[in-house]
Amino acid sequence: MTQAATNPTATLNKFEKFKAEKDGLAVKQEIDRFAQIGWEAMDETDRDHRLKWLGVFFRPVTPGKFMLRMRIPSGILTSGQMRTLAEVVQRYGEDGNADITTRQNLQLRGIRLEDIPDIFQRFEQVGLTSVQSGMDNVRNITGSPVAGIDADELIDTRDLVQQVQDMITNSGEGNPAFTNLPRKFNIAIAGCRDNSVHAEINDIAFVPAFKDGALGFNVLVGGFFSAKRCEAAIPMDVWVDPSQVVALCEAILIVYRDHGLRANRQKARLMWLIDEWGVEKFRAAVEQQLGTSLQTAAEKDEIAWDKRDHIGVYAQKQSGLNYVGLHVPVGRLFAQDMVELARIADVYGSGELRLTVEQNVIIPNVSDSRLELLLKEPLLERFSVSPAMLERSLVSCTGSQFCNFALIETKNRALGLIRELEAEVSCSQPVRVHWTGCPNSCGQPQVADIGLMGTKARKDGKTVEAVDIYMGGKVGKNAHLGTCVMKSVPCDDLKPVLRNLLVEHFGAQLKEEAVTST
Ligand code: SRM
Ligand code: SF4
Repeated sequence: MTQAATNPTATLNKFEKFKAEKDGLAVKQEIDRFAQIGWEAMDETDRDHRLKWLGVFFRPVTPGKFMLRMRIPSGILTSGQMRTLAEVVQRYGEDGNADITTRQNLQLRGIRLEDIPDIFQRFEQVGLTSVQSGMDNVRNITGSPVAGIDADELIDTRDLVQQVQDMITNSGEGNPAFTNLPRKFNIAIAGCRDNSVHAEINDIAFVPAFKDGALGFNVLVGGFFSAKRCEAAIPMDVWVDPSQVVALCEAILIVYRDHGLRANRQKARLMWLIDEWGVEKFRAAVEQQLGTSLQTAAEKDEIAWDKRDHIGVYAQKQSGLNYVGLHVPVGRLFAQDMVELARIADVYGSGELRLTVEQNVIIPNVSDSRLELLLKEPLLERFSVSPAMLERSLVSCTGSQFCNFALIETKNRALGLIRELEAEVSCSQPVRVHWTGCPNSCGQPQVADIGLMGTKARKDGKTVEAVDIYMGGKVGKNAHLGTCVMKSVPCDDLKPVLRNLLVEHFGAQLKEEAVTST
């Protein structure tokens, strides 16, 4: 008898094997025990992998200080929730901070395992959850950050995003139906005209479209980035009424769960199944799962605008109210910043905050009469409504400070370098520069005007931190992915290379001091 016949998990890859042995979500029942015994005494697979089903990430770079990845549907949270998150990171002093992520979400740092039961209780009290936010689960669901307040929006997607999250997570309790997908999965729902969610890089994306006079969504599927392959989403040739969105997501997830490829993790994202089946067979399988036929896609969608960054002051559709977009350099927040943001949202707005995929914060519902005072708040000196042109569009993944996949340091370097460049050139338009520490592409270099992907290079006989440079990413209307134009540029040599790209491709002018020193 073969080994596989005696042990059905023997031929599975490491990840499929441990998922088959024990569902990731099972650690929910054991969290008190883990907190008591401590991370060093824990089973390694529980610690390094299964805890991610609760959003708790062991960080080999900072052992004992965990990362906690939240779920913030549409990036919308209340001041009370922000305060709770601030209190959590505050207790860790200098080790504690939070990052706004490229999926409109927050990740907390410095977390001790012994505190997790208490932290989860606090989350429950304020309606927050971190469940199913890592590993082979559906990530934070993105939506327009100005849903419900944008005068030009077509569909207010806030409820839909929340309903899809509730379906997937059983309203935050955890849902074993979707805790063993073949791989991670991304969903975005856009009701706006500017594709603020990067629809093209999600496994499922809903984009607004009219069919026979009715407003609903065209559906795109299979977009993803990975170290080995990056693909933009393709049309599923489906149009749905908003009332069908939750059921369609559920049906696609079931088809993916039951038929997705699991042998090789590099070939397990949804697009690989669509490749194998063809989009028609995939569509038919989803219809069968739904138990109903789907309408074909509307001829065109309503994504007609360039993408907005929402930084600055904008009138809302509600007369007399404004939303104020604050630029948070590379998305990094400290406890005091979070407390201040919560206070500002309470004092000037309606106690609501919104996060963007550009790693920034929006304060909605600020009345005309409160605007002037808000703009004088000291926090806005750092989180500006009118940041410098290059820094304005800077995005960065975590990088080697906390991420063990990283080949380079990103956030601090990205900020330092852009500020140096800002001193040397003047740009009359924002240039979207995205940094990502390794080919996993969490910082989305392929959607950027200039994307920088961490790698290693040889320089003067030594291995040094370097980047591959991507260009041509277009966002918003007719979005398409950028491609690699330069390989292995050592980070120490990067500044003049970027300066030239800015001058040659983006109309940047050298400032006088830079001209004399070059
Ligand atoms: Fe990511 C893995 C951080 C958005 C593609 N990503 C990781 C891990 C969990 C690796 C790890 O365990 O260390 C990183 C955690 C580092 C840390 O301590 O922060 C990590 N990813 C991030 C975040 C925080 C980057 C950021 O600074 O904003 C983003 C969190 C989003 C969220 O709130 O859930 C993040 N990751 C993305 C995106 C962008 C997006 O979704 O628009 C992508 C590309 C899109 C996609 O997934 O198709 C992305 N992350 C990956 C991949 C490659 C996936 C693949 O199919 O191969 C990995 C590696 C993996 O899953 O094996 C990965
Ligand atoms: Fe880590 Fe690489 Fe993702 Fe950056 S791109 S957060 S370095 S996995």
